[in-house]
This record gives sequence, structure tokens and C-alpha cells, in this order.
Amino acid sequence: MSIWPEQFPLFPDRATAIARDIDAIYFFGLGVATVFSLLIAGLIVFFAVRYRRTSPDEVGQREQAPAWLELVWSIIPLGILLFMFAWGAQVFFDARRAPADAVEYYVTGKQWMWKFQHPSGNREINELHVPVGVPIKLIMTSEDVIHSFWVPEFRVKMDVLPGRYTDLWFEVDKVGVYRLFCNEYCGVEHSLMGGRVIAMEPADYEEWLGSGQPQTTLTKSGEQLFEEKTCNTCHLGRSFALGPSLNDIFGTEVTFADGSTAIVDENYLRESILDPRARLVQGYQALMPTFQGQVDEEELVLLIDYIKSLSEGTGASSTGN
Ligand SMILES: [Cu+2]
Repeated sequence: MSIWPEQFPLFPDRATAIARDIDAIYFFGLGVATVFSLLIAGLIVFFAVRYRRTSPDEVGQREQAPAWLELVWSIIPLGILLFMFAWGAQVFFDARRAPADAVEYYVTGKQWMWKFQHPSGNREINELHVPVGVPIKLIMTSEDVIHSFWVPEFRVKMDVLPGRYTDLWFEVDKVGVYRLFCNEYCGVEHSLMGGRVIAMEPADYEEWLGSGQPQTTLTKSGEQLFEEKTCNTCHLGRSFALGPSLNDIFGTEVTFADGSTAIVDENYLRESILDPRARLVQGYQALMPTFQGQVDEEELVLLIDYIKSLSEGTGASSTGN
């Protein structure tokens, strides 16, 4: 019976091509280190015995190693290390650079859960279904503290930071269920912040996408979020509304309290959500609280997408952002 718990194998399975590359270089490095450690330790013991002092009169003499020997023991290790450097750099670049055709998924880390958004609009928490044989790129951000996305079987790991995006990619080549960990201590329930990546045949994945909860487009999700955040209480254009109506505003010109104007585009909407008092629309008071820290980047995209949809009937279009 093994003393090692089965669910935490000492050497996890390899489920991506990168995992095999990384293990190959890892074992090569381990092998080189082992050979040289044994060689050096063995020679120390051998020389200690072979050249030990046998009588109190013996006095050591200075030895000069021949030049060829010095060159040999310098050039051979240098060659091995440069080879490992070049190989390691190649694997590193392969692991870091997602292929151009990678499919983008959104990941949000939060104390203490993982939230996933599929391109189709499907959402999951602590479980990520992916097709095998397809390069998957995760675009990740955090709503609070630093987390880290880690799947041992994929041999990839990346910090997930608040206020910015990081990314990671993998292409699973074996159908299976793989454990997902948060690998950055992030609070009391850090050890519970995990989940599963479920790799399926592409046809099964398509079927999974269509089953369960109906697919929700970005716009639809944005509408739900708009209500969830109670944006609708002030922005529905009713006569008693406290904020300007958002119907048909996208692409139009808005006038501020100081008389300046701006075209309503994505950047303006973003600013208005995160810093509503930066530019106050004429005729309204500074009542809206900031949503900085209350909506993450992906939710911001949803809200902006929904607000844009409120102007679709007017033929308004993006101003180029
Ligand atoms: Cu975490």
C-alpha cells in the first residue's frame, strides 16, 4: 500500500504536448544533475581514500592540472548547459505563446472560486469543459486578490491578477477530468479554491454546450447583470429616473454639466461605470456610486454590450474603439 494519497500523484499524468516537452527537459536536467553529483561525490571519496596520508611525515605537493584537462572539464559542462538553455527557452516560448487559432475563454478568479465564460456564452463555476485537440487560450483576471490557475496534468500555471489580464494556453490531447488548483495563497479558503477541467471529444463538447442551461449571449448576460446591479432603477428613462436614459444613447453626443460634450462610445461607458463623477451629464446630480471593484472586466464588457444593444434600432454604431 502506498503512503502517497492516490488523488495527489507524485508525478501527475501528462495530458498536453507541452506537458511531455516540459517533463522531458525536467528529467534531462535531473539526469545531468544526478550524474555530476554522483561523479563529484564519488571522486571526493575516491581521492580521500586513494591519497590519504599514511605516515605523519608525508607532506603534500602542489599539483598543476594539464591545460587539456582544464579545457575538457570547462567546455563539456558549458556545452551541456548551453544546450539545456536553448532547449528550455524553446519549450518556454512554446508554452507561453498561444497559437493564433486558439479559442478564447474568459476566467475570473475570486475568493474562493473560479468562474468561466465560454465563447458561446455558456458559463461555469469551478468546472471548465473543453474540447480535446483544440488550442484553448484563457484570458484571466481577478476580482480581489492574486490567484493562480494551475492544472498539474497540463504543466501550465499562471498568476491571475486584479486590474489586469494575464493569459495561459493549453491543448488537451486526452479525454479526461483534470484537477484545477489555485496556486497562490489567497485567504482562509485558498485550499478549497479548486475545480475540474473536463476534456471531451469535440462532438461531446458541442452536445454539452447545447444541453443544460440554454446558451446566453453576451447581450443577454449583460441585461441580467444590468438588473442585478440595479442599474435599471435609475437608467430606464422613466420620468422619475435619477439618471439619464440609456436608450438610444450609443453613438450620440452627450453634454456635460460644464458644457463640454463627448460621443458615447465604449470608453465613455467604461469610464461612466467605473468613475461616474468624472464627467457629469447635464441636468443630473452626482448620485451614482462608483462600480469600481464591483464589476470585473468581463462584467464590464457584458454591461457595455447590453447598453449598445439598446441603441441598435437607431443605427448607431461604434465610433471606432
Ligand atoms: Cu485563489
